[in-house]
Amino acid sequence: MARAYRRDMARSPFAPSFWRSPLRGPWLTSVLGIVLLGGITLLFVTGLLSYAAYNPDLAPVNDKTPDKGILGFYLFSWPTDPHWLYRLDQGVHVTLGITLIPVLLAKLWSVAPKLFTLPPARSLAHALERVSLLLLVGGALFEFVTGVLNVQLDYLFPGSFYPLHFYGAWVFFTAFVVHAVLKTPLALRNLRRLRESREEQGESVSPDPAEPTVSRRGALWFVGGGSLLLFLTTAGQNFDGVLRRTALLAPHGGAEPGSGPGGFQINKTAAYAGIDPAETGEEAWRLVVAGRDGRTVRLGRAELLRLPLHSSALPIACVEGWSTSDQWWRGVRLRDLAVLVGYEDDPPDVLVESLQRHGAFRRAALRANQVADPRSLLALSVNGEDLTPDHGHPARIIVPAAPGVLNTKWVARLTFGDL
Ligand SMILES: Nc1nc2c(c(=O)[nH]1)N[C@H]1C(S)=C(S)[C@@H](COP(=O)(O)O)O[C@H]1N2
Ligand SMILES: [Mo]
Repeated sequence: MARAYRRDMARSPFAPSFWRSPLRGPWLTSVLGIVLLGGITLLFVTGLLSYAAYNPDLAPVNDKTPDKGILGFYLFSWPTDPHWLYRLDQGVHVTLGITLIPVLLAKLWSVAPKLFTLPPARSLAHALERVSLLLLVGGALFEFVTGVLNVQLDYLFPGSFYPLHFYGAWVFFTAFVVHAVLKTPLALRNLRRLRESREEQGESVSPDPAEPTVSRRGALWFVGGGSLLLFLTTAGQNFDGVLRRTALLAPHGGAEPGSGPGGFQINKTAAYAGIDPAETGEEAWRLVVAGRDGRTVRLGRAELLRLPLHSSALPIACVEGWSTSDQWWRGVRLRDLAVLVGYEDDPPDVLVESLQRHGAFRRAALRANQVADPRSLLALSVNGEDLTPDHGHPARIIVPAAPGVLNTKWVARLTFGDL
């Protein structure tokens, strides 16, 4: 009876002898831990910056986490220079996050026995350590899963992705900092010691190791190879042409942009956004511009085309991690439109509203520094031709360094004033 119980216990993950891989040990855990120390810190920083790029403290329409309180302490006016700032930041965030998946999984695998040790807590300190590990592991899985789902399933959590991913990041990163402070010295010591002797000791070393089928270095190459493969099939979405076609893991099945002037990625099509072609025709469409002391002007497309037109070379960069190279946009400067409604100097903020009736991205606010930038346009054409319906015909916003979501398509109304 007692023997049968012991035998069953040995087969359960709660028994140290259940874990037989000879690869587990301080060396693998330490190497992976050091990689994650750098990688996750960079993920956190690029993520916070990406969030600041929405200018959430500007206006309620931009703020996806209205209850963030002091967690918004670091927010600042997002600059317009360099014009590829968001493209770089979010490209690094998404590409790095996806590339780190094999490293994260290998790290969790390497310490898996520790998650099952019994008794659950030997002391108060041990109990606290295990709760913090729960937040660490749970937080890591939560952040990676919500991030990947948002990229792959095209806004699976409408409106709620930002709060989930934002608050999750703070919980995860807090546990991560505690863990890093406690474990980094140990990891560095392990690596130094193991360079001299090959002898591994530690909790996660199997008491009853199986025959090795691959060396520790081989295992690391396997993890690194997985990361490299993910990197090579993701990074291309930040570029054009042949490189974009290597981005096998980028979301597909959306609208085909085709070739020609409008031949760059389309996020939401006009049909998806419910834009009725009858509303965008020369006869029907009027841009409403509102400003100081109730001043309002209404402009048809032909009238806009008679205003001074300017060109800017700017990319579209989406939170999903894809971006285009610079496209040649041509249209009316936002600051010139502000002048029409009474803001002769120092243009204020602007609220941009689309013809689109439903959906989170039909409105966005831009800050005064973005309105003032001479490259910020109400674009009427791109790469030498009229905007296509899917890229926002009759008119769309384009602003340097801003996330794609602030580049509102099918614009119907601009309201200038301090928001
Ligand atoms: N009205 C409206 N504008 C919008 C959107 C939208 O859903 N509705 N999507 C935004 C997002 S999230 C991005 S990334 C860009 C994409 O522009 P593109 O489709 O021309 O590449 O448009 C932005 N403008
Ligand atoms: Mo986007």
